[in-house]
Amino acid sequence: MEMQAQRSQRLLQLYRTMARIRAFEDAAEAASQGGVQVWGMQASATPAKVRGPLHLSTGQEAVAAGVCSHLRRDDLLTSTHRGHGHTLAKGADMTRMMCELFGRASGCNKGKGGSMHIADFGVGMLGANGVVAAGIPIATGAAQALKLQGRDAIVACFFGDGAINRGPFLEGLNWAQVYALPVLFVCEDNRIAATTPTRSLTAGDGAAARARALGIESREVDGNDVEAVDRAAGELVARVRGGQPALLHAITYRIKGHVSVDPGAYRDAAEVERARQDDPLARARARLGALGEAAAVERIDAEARVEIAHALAAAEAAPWPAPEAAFEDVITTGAGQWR
Ligand SMILES: Cc1ncc(C[n+]2csc(CCOP(=O)(O)OP(=O)(O)O)c2C)c(N)n1
Repeated sequence: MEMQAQRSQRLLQLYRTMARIRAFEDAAEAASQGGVQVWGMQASATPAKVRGPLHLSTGQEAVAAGVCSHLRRDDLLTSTHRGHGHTLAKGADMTRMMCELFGRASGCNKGKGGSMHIADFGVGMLGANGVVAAGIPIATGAAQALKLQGRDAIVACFFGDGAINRGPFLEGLNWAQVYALPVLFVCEDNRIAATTPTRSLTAGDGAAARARALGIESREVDGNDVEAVDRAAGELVARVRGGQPALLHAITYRIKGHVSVDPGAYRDAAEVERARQDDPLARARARLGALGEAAAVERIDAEARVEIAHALAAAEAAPWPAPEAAFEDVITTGAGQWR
């Protein structure tokens, strides 16, 4: 009985994180539908409130929730172009994030970063990144810094399955292993890189096998099963806190298109439908129902709806950055004039 109550509490906590991510991304997607062209496609005649490309992690929430549940506030995190879930799960404030997507002065990055360059150092979130695999050397360098400073925090480094075919993956993992750095590498494998199924681009057995070849402890996990991700991440994080890198290969599915205006029509409709049936939130909800927690699930969903309504209203009302602010927070080398 005691164990069942503990399991329910843990699963409810994980479900809450996933529900908040889903609410945030559904709202951001709706707010991005407007007249601005993305990828040459016109979304609608009314101007969008969220401008520019928006990469949604719908269907992948269990990876962010399961991994970040093991991170402390002073741990660090690097993300990808698909980073809203990681950022929220690391503890960033939903309202400040929505203000950032709306380009407002009260955003996490004063409206200058937007979706793809959001960062919140206050919770250790070092940044989303538009360059595939670029977070890997940043995470490795941050872990080296933590070690040199004698701090006991760790770094979680999220990247996609497409990133493992870029050079920084080998460089980062090799360096982390040679210097015994506290990094958890997380390959969030949604099985597609933009429009290309990654298995057609990837030789050998993938991320975990490549890490094992370097002597890095690695696990493969069903990335749509939040409890399985939670367990595997817990074991690996314990190892990382002991001063060794590790890799988690979480297999999931990107339900939406690559970017919000992409209908993803290049995929087999039956495959997408199967993935919808395997939705990580639906799976967690079913389990919680069986554990007698249906009412708690309803409460969490309602709280997420209230939180996102507040975030949207705050973002709508928030001030735009002053034009002069474009020249603030800019690093110069001193070698030339910016203006
Ligand atoms: C170095 C680099 N090459 C190409 C791109 C264009 N690009 C943007 S996202 C993407 C696919 C990345 O796939 P993956 O790493 O699996 O992440 P996912 O989009 O599936 O989350 C590509 C090729 C880029 N941003 N950076």
